[in-house]
Amino acid sequence: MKTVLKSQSQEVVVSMDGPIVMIGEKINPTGRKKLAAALQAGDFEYVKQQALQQAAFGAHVLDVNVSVPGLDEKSLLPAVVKFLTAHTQLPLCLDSNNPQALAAALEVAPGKPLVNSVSGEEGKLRDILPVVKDRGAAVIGLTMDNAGIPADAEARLAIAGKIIERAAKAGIPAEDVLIDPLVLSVGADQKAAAVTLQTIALVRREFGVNINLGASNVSFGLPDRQTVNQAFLALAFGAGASCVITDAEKLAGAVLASDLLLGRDPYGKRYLIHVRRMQAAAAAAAAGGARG
Ligand code: THG
Repeated sequence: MKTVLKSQSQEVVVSMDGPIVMIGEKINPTGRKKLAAALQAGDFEYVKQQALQQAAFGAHVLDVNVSVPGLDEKSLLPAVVKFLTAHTQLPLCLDSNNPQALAAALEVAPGKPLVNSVSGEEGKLRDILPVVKDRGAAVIGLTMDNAGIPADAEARLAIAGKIIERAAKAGIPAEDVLIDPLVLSVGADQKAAAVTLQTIALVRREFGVNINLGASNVSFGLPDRQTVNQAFLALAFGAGASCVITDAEKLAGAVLASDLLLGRDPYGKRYLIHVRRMQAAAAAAAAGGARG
């Protein structure tokens, strides 16, 4: 199955045989005081800097989350989307809990954006699916509902099925639904990653849809988070995930190595280009340091 996302000028395809798609997570003020302050001040330069940096590290799509307590997302999200459209050619992933903010951002986003997200909650299905359909966008479906995130893979599979079915009823084809099986911290629950990996395999087998993950949660509270995140991502791609919301700067290497190992990078071309680019950047930084 192929999910096509578009900006004003570029197309990104999520599929099981093409490159794993990296959605840059950094335009998100959660835990980022500097970004929260910049958004509060209406200063989007820092947003631009984050966008360009993520693109340079290989992000294919940019997640845009502007949820800061006290700010009006309904006006801020479309404003930041418009700003980003003037400064980046990457497709956007509109990340909000607020259906009105998503609807407003969809009106100004170019091409074919990704909506992040709907869930199995009735209110979310009712409010979000029609605007996704009207705009011809794609949507991420989280495997949770009013009762929270189920502890077992079968229950997450059932919610995925419900979302896909309700999307179809609203006129959204399965290829425009990415299922996100969600991962909790393995530091808090030993089985957290295993349940997510099982859900990925079940959803792929049952529905064949593309699967997205936000991977950073898995390592919350553990030392050396990056090593855990890298190992988890490799396992998730092996199980069938093909899209990830992540820090491209830290995890592009693991994503591209996974592509290579899964036979999704002919001749290792993209892996080699990435490594050379990182080496050139490190050399330039070292030379700058020596001069400075
Ligand atoms: N699935 C979907 N969408 C999502 C998530 C998901 N959106 C939000 C989140 N999870 C993914 N985005 C982030 C963004 C930032 C961080 C983690 C996930 C993060 N921030 C640092 C922290 O909290 O320690 C901030 C510090 C910093 O990096 O400077 O880790 O799962 N569909």
